[in-house]
Amino acid sequence: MQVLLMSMPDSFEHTPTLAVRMPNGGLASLAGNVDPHHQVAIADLVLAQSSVQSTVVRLIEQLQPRLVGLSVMTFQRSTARRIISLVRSRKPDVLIAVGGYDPSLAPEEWTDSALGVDFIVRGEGDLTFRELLRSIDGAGPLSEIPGLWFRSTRGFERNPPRPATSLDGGIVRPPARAGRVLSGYTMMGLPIDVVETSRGCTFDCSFCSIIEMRGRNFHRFPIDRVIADISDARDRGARSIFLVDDNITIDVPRLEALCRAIVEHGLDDLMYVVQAMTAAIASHGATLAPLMRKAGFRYVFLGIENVLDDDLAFLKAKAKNSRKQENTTLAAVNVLHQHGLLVVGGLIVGNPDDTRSSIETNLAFAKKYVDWPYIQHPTPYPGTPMTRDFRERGLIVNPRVEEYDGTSAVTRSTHLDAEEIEFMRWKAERWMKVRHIPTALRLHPGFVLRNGRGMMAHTFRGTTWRSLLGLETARDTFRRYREIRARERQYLDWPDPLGTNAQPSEPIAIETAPLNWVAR
Ligand code: B12
Ligand code: SF4
Repeated sequence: MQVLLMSMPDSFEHTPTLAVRMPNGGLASLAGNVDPHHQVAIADLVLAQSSVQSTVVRLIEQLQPRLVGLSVMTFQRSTARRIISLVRSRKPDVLIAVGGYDPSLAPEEWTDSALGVDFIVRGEGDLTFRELLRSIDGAGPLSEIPGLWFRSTRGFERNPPRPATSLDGGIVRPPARAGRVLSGYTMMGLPIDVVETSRGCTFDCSFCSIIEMRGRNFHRFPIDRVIADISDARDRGARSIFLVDDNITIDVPRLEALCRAIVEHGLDDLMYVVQAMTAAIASHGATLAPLMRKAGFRYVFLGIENVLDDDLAFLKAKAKNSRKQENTTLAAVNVLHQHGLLVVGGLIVGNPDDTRSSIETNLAFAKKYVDWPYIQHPTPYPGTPMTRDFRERGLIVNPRVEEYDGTSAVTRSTHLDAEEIEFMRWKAERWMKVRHIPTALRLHPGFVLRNGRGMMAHTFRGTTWRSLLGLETARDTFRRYREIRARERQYLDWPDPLGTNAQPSEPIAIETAPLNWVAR
């Protein structure tokens, strides 16, 4: 069967596509886990952000897929619906499957018959998708596939969920990267790929979707499988690797063993990026950080969340950020810096009881200690405990999920309105990014020299000569920035079949350039 899998083009303020375009690891994992006679093409539409519509049309016309699968986060919901409608307009008989965080956690949003989705894959997709293709081919009923919702003559049938899969017995096969049909993945000019070493987390932070997605558990891939996967990515041209584990620092001895294995196998010439928990880094950093550095780790995304204990309690992130009741953020930042690692600082400002001064404290901390700010606002994603809290307290002010991108404040606090919270972050954060330029120049000189101007133009969008000369206020610039951001969200000129503000499209000019098609 010819299958086309797509991830959405919508991107995030702190990972502008000029500098960061990553592959979706979930789709390569699905492709690696179907039976070998299927042909699976993968298109990460972030690589075609300025030509989404023509790229989708070209893919459909050239590949003529029997099934199209979309991977969707909540803020990408509207884009995904438009793409489904566009695909159907070109190939009415195509089967449509959706998966990823939004269809898993808000499945009811995908069942409307006007949308035309045939299958909703909830939670991990590797085995569910394998069985789905088998069933479409006639081997077994759809009703016996755990984790699947499917359309029938009676409406949507809802099969029971599939428990998280064990990863140590080879049941989940390695990803198939060869199916990618678009090119241009990058992280600051270095070709990048993503690798999983584990799945799951045993914590339960209130803002995180992971627990609702798969329960509280932690499963590890064998280290030799991880090494083979990194080698595969390198053989295909990757020079940097993002380890996309939900929480790799749950098992620190294993992370240390992985660092040693990377060095032993000569894979330490790659640049690694990873997400980590502050308590684990603070407690084990003295031995872990030098090993990480030796293995080639460079950027560590630290889930700081908040430096104030009251906010940490609300986020339920106190457990992962504390060591014997002491807030460990500073210790974690210091030990990483001592060993030459850079901190991407993940903070959340705008929590229900946040005041101007508590937000300022967090912004001041970020300014002083983190290398690249990754500051967000609490966002009520489907199914999280935080969403229930915000709803009960009547603090959600914006229901438009396409703006649930982490840097649009869609909730207010009891002291400040949403716009003010976002304004404070936006104003402070732009200058924090400027401070990273000398470090970035040292690490990636060619990229920064070629693209530094474009990066700054992105960071300061909305700024004009009038704002630079002080002839208008920062609030005027902020308003203009938000208008630009709203326009950027219209990745294609095609209506949402369930109705939003998009205009019907003009006829599409179809490009004829060949795809980088490589058969599996
Ligand atoms: C790695 C990661 C990133 C990377 C993305 C790399 C990439 N291109 O994939 C980076 C750092 C860039 C990133 C950014 C963001 N992320 Co992020 N990210 C993650 C993380 C840590 C792991 C995702 C992953 O790769 N898992 C491994 C793969 C194998 O699993 P998977 O993607 O879930 O795919 C499986 C299933 O979902 C399913 N599946 C998925 N797609 C499909 C499609 C079909 C057709 C089928 C059948 C099945 C299927 O099968 C797959 C295999 O089992 C998660 C989870 C977490 N704990 O924080 C958050 C997470 C996905 N991110 C999230 C968000 C919100 C964002 C941001 C908006 C802001 C932010 N919080 O950082 C930005 C926006 C990204 C963008 N498009 O610009 C949210 C999504 C919430 C939601 N309800 O939508 C999560 C869940 C974190 C959270 N806050 O709870 N992210
Ligand atoms: S520690 Fe990280 S992955 Fe685990 S629940 Fe908290 S935010 Fe989610």
